Amino acid sequence: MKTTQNVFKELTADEAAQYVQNGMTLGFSGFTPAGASKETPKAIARRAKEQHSVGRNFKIGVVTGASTGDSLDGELARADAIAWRTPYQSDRYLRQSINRGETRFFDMHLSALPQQVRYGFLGEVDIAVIEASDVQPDGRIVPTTSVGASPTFCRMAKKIIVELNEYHPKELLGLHDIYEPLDPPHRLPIPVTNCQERIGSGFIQVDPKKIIGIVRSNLPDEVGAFKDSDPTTLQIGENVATFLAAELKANRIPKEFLPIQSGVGNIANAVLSAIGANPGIPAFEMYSEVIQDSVIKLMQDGDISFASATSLTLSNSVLQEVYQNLDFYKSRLLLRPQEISNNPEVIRRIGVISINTAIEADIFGNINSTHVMGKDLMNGIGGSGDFTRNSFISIFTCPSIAKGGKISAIVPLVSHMDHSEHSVQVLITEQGIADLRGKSPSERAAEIIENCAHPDFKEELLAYNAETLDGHTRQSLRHAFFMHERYLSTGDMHPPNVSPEAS
Ligand code: 0RQ
Repeated sequence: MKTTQNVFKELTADEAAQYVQNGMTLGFSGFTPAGASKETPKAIARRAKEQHSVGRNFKIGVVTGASTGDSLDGELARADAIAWRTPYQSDRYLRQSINRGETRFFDMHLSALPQQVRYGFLGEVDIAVIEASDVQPDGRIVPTTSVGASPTFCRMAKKIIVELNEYHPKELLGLHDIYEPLDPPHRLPIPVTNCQERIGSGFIQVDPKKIIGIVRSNLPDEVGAFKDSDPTTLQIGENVATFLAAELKANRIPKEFLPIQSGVGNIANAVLSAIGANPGIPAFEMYSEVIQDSVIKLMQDGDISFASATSLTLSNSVLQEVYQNLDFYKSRLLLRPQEISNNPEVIRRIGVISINTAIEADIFGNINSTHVMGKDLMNGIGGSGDFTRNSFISIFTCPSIAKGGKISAIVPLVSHMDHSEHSVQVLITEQGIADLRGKSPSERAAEIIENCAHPDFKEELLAYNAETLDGHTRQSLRHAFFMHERYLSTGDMHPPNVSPEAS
């Protein structure tokens, strides 16, 4: 693409922020810190602080693809500038504000966000702020390292601010595949029939008259480094790989294998590495939402042949490797809108194997992905529900214990439920594998306690399960939360006579 941006007004970030008024709703690019705008939200945070200092109200509604970086959620939360937020976040300051009840947060399935914006369920979008690697006078915008919900924000917003980030090469054109479905009753089948299929265009087409101006930036994505794998995450990874290799051997997964979706974080990183290293699993493709460092490493080793997602959430050194070999990676990577990367219709059609992380699981296979002790939000459901509910095999992983062994991740009843027993087929901890398919609640409880719970907590879980002998799901409403209650009153889920073996 020829670069002739000079038809648009060049704005400083502070000038762009002057267009933002108290009470507005802004749709920002970004899915994880990848592709999140940076200079403009920092300037909006400065504007909020100035307005607050002279006694004026200044808060906005913030809608994004998913989580973002510190320049967006962190700066705006510290400036007390976010009235409400959706669909996902992972920022420490914003989390505190949400859990204090100061920011209203709606936890949403990420695939549903764009259409709910189009349907008007979240009100009007006043301004879209979109990080771009290129923008053309006719309104073609090439995103950077994520697509997320940007196409929808651009179409629905009254005005657009383009944050042109020169850190990213213009040669990113061709990495993205932009497609927005029609809305009911006109929607057609989403024509993706395999991971590699392109169905849209390489850029977001907007009405150039809506572009207020261009803010230039030159900043890397604010992607945090991973913790080194520890024996627990390595064992979880091994267990997942062992399970999948056995499924393949038993012909329950076709011999050419199926696309993998994997969540984000340290556990997901270790799981992918273990799958890649397992000699019983052939080179595979990914149909996922996030591509993280381990995927690039596995691609270099020939263990992953193709990855479709909505964000390239890479540490800066790995992103530079990709940019230095862009032709190689452009034939192996594809970024789609989150409405397509996480689309239930496509996930079911192509048979994705989903692997996500739980905060806690109960003995019947219900999963809590979002809330600590039933009340404090961690991050949000993200894309885990989009994939879990619709996948070929849905797997959840977690360490059997948390917080230095004081918390059992396997509990009698989850304190908040995100994924029900109907959607969860396999639970894997470092202790072992519980295959829940074709099992009744009682059989599931036996399998989960035996194979997944930490030894410190097995006895009490077995005793709880034996306590109520009638009913299809043997649950005691009186005692279901005794482990959570004990933790809340003593700071430890262990029975008084058991000292934590694990810590
Ligand atoms: O707390 O940060 O204070 O140390 O939860 O846990 O073990 O570091 O694992 O980073 O993979 O996060 C479920 C939160 C796991 C994440 C969750 C505490 C633990 C630690 C983080 P600290 P770990 P991870 C793709 C798919 C939902 C969205 C999703 C998540 C912190 O994977 O947000 O799946 N998933 N998206 O100490 C109390 C327990 C706990 C606990 C863990 N039982 N009780 N605290 N923790 N278990 C992503 C997108 O959609 C973009």
